[in-house]
Amino acid sequence: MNLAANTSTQHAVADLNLDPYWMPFTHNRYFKKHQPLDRLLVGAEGAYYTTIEGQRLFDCLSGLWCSSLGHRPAKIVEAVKNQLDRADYIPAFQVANPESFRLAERIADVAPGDLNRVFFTNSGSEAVDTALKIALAYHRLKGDASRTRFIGREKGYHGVGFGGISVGGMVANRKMFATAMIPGVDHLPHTHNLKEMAFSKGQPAWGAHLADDLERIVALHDASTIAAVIVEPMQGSVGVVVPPVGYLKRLREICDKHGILLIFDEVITGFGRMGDWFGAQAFGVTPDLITFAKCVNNGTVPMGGVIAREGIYDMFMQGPDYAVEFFHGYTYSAHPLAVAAAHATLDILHEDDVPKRFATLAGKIESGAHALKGEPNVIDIRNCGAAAAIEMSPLPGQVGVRGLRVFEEGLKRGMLLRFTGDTIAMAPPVITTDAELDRMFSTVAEAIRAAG
Ligand code: PXG
Ligand code: PLP
Repeated sequence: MNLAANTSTQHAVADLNLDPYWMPFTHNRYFKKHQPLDRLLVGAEGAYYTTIEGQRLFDCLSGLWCSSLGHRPAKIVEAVKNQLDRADYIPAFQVANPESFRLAERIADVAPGDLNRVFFTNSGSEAVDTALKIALAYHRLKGDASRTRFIGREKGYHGVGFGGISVGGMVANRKMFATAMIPGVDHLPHTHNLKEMAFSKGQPAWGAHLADDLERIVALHDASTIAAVIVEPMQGSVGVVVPPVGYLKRLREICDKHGILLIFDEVITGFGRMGDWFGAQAFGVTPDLITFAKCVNNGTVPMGGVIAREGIYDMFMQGPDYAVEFFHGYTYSAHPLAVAAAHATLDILHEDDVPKRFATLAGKIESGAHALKGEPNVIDIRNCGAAAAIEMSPLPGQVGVRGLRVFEEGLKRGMLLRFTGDTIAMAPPVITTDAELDRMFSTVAEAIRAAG
């Protein structure tokens, strides 16, 4: 690696071989060719990362939407260290860490309605696959074995497992794997329509009728073949695509009418970002299953899970009681370090009233983001909860290059932005000050101008 530019870091990384690490969701060749020192991160504290060169970067997306309290809150660090002093790993099959029961109870307490049964996984992708399996098994146990279809949504992101890419709607994530995807999946139309809703503040007024397409899909396949509908209440990964007013409620009504389970994938929207505990409460619509991950423990140790309505869990509780009811689970389900981090995170979420603080931050993000209207090439600005996205027109024939340039211009100015295609997404930590928020938006504006 070429580190001649900086002698202080030369020693630490002179022998860094960039070849063996196959970086996820990254342009490996570009990264390895340019060897960007400002993209090698070694420290994280509060709302900032530190690069290997000692430069501070403001964390505009709370890691990858996961470190919403800021990095390394003392309480979480201490909880993980203390757990490590007591026990490192405890199996979750046929034995258990008592703290796992306590954590499930605390998650059930903040989940909506009678979603009171919690299954732990290690990621959002695993949470999604788990929820799909629960839905299929539930119908079968109920005597409805013909309900095997899933309905996802165009532009949806549900992780990268085979289940998740099948119900997901991101073309790039799907096209290589076409024949390996699970059969019997259909998709609702996406709700990202610039002509009708560009520059909407919060939820667009237009678009609730797009949920009615579910009726068309039901008429095509017959309700008796459909197990579940899965959607993100707010689509984060594709660039903060906000549900139109009334849209989620309409989906709920159609699912109820036809006995279809409704799954909310709350991997990004769970645990405060929407200004409430879950998107379900923020949007006033209760699903049958919720998937979560990321902010459940502030991204400290991998953890995800599924929250199910009591009636769904009860359906599994059949047959002799010595028999395993659900043949599913992961070596690291409810890993003790993840559980400890989650308890400390929930302590902070409650004590500091984090969902409400996010609701306050949401208002400031809305005004800050929409002030960027009129910057060059900006074709849409969206916001929802404490998250916003700026969409730019692509350079002709070079989708994603403008987004990359803004990202690089941001780094030069001490901002770690997240770009997906030509959209910049922002979801800063709850501890972000007004001054930091102002600087984030003014830097994004400068970066957009500099990128051209
Ligand atoms: N469902 C949803 C709704 C997600 O947003 C996953 C499932 C998968 O979670 P795991 O833990 O398997 O990655 C996600 C993840 C981004 C970004 O930049 C978004 C995600 C992950 C990484 C980056 O928007 N979402
Ligand atoms: N592959 C093999 C060979 C295994 O033995 C296991 C778990 O025991 C797995 C995959 C699944 O790993 P995990 O439980 O971490 O998802």
